[in-house]
Amino acid sequence: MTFLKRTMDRRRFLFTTAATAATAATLKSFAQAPTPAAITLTLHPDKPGPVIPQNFVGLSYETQQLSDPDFFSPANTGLIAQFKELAPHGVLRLGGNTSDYGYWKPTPTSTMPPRAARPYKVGDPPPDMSYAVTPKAVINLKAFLDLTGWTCLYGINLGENTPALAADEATFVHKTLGSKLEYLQIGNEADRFGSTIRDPKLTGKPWDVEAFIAEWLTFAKSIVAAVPDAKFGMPDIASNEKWFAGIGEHFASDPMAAHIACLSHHYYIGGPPSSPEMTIPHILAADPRVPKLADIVSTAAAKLHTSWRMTEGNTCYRGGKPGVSDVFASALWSADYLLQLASLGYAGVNLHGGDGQMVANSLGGKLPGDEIVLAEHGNPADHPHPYYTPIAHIGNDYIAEPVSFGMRFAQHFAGATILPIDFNPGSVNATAYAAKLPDGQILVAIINKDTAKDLPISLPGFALDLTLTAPSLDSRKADFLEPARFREASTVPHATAILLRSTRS
Ligand code: BDP
Repeated sequence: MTFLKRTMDRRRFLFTTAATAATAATLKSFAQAPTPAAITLTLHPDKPGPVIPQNFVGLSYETQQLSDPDFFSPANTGLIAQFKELAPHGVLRLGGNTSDYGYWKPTPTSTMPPRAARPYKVGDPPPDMSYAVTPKAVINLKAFLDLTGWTCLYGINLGENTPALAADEATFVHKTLGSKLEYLQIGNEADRFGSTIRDPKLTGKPWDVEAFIAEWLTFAKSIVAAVPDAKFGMPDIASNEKWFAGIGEHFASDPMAAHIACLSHHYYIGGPPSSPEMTIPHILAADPRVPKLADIVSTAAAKLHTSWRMTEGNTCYRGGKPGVSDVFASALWSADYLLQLASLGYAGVNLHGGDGQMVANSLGGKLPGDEIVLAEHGNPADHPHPYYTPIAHIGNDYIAEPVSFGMRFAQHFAGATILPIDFNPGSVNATAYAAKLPDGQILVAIINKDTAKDLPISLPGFALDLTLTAPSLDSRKADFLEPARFREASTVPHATAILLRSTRS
């Protein structure tokens, strides 16, 4: 490999490369004082990584949203516009805690299947929680998906349901959604059931991955008997990644594996909102759990020959934290998180949100973020509900929240092939990603999450395409700036992400 070296000034100089297969471009930059050590970004187009699916970007909503058949319907034009703005071919996932407490009501006279009594547990849906999903909601959902260009992951109740009713619902959903249905999911965060609806103290039986697989199979087999080509995503765990080993092992020799299209898990950086750990610097710091989880889920997925997806997540669980989840810092987090998962081979990412009341219901009726705002003498109405939602529903309007700007930033990479890079920003808290679009153009994203340090750069042959910025990390607004004319970028200011495009192929 030969380099042509050209000195520019003391603070930055660049390398351009001879057109070898191994290196298309090299970036050199220096961190600002106190240690202006040289850092590099080198692309490796000869070692292409994963292809980012067109439907990589997704949203996750509570299944209870379906209790209002007009929500996901052609009448909800404001929401349709926001979905289209976010991604032309996204994936809507319906699940969340509420998915294990509703029931399928195929006819006006159908009743809820009987439920075992259980005690009230603070923070979980109350024992008497119930709502109906009707055929009308599914028919309207199909029309909504048609108008948005999105597809759907449809959650079936595992917690409080019968296999026969699950099969009846799946049959209707399969027939009605057609190609708009990616796959079904049975149960939400069943790894937490042991402390909720399958608490061994109530059931007298242990709740572990084997117990889950046994129940899951009862439901999946009942569905497959009615819908022979049904596909599933599973296990949709909250945090017990040890379940993947058990699932990989079991399904390596179970013919039902042919029906599993995707392995899924959830991811929240942390929580709850009252946790002093949940700060802007914390959500902008690299999380070692992310590559670790990717390794675990992809190992199990390789055994089953499936894709893997992060189907529900966000910054702070229990509805998000005011001043952290609903501010510009969350945009830099989501841009970085989505591109990190794309480069780790994930099929997609669904960030959780929706209507405040639905997420509150999923948590027992309240959003803890409200107490924080009130304690600080603020007005909860000045914030989106839930606090982490990508699209807020305020009055009759739908508002794109900062976290959705990071998703839109990452959306530019849909359809591209990840190119591995070497990037060492020194003491600056920055990340970078590169990918090649089908037309040969190369995209580079540099996300400077640093609270103070700018990152001087020089990347010849690349023009600035987009800047994701805001007045400050704790601003409730985010903005995209497009340069008026061609320009190379020389700095990525702190708290800013930039997107560059190659000007030659
Ligand atoms: C997840 C649940 C979802 C909640 C979310 C949260 O699946 O229903 O809304 O946590 O805590 O565990 O915000």
